[in-house]
Amino acid sequence: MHQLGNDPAIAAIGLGSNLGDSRAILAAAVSALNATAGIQVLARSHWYRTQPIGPPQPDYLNGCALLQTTHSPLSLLDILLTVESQFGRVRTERWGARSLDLDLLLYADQILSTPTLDLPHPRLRERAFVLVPLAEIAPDSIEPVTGLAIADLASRVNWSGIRQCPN
Ligand code: PH2
Ligand code: MG
Ligand code: MG
Repeated sequence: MHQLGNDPAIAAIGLGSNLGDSRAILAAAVSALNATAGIQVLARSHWYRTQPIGPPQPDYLNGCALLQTTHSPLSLLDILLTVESQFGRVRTERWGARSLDLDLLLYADQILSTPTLDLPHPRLRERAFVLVPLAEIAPDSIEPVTGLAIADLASRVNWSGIRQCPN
């Protein structure tokens, strides 16, 4: 039978964790997303040990993944928030420690501003802990606000405090 739904789009997400068994949590989150209807994980970066931005807290494990999805941006955001809560995310302090953070970074070439979602992610351009892993899996993707490639943006930020973990 004909499958109803949107044409698939490519989206990029950032993953982060600095509470609990971060490596296991991030791996399980990638598996959970890949097991979700309408989402296929196409690629994921290495994990990186990164110094925290914001209030004093433990180092993060960060990485990025590319998804193919038939979900709209807002529906995908809902799924990301559901997976976060499945892995014990409790929202307290802004930018505080968390067991799992899933951020929607890019959705095709869409520019969007809504009360719950901005695309591209508003801090994508300045965050080495996002740009370094993203440049590994999507160097030629264009950040639609600046028109610059991800590899270009990554070359402009300070890489100190970002260490690739062995696989
Ligand atoms: N996330 C934050 C705040 N600070 N620092 C690092 N290194 N990695 C993160 O993922 C991170 C952060 C809020 O989302
Ligand atoms: Mg975040
Ligand atoms: Mg977040």
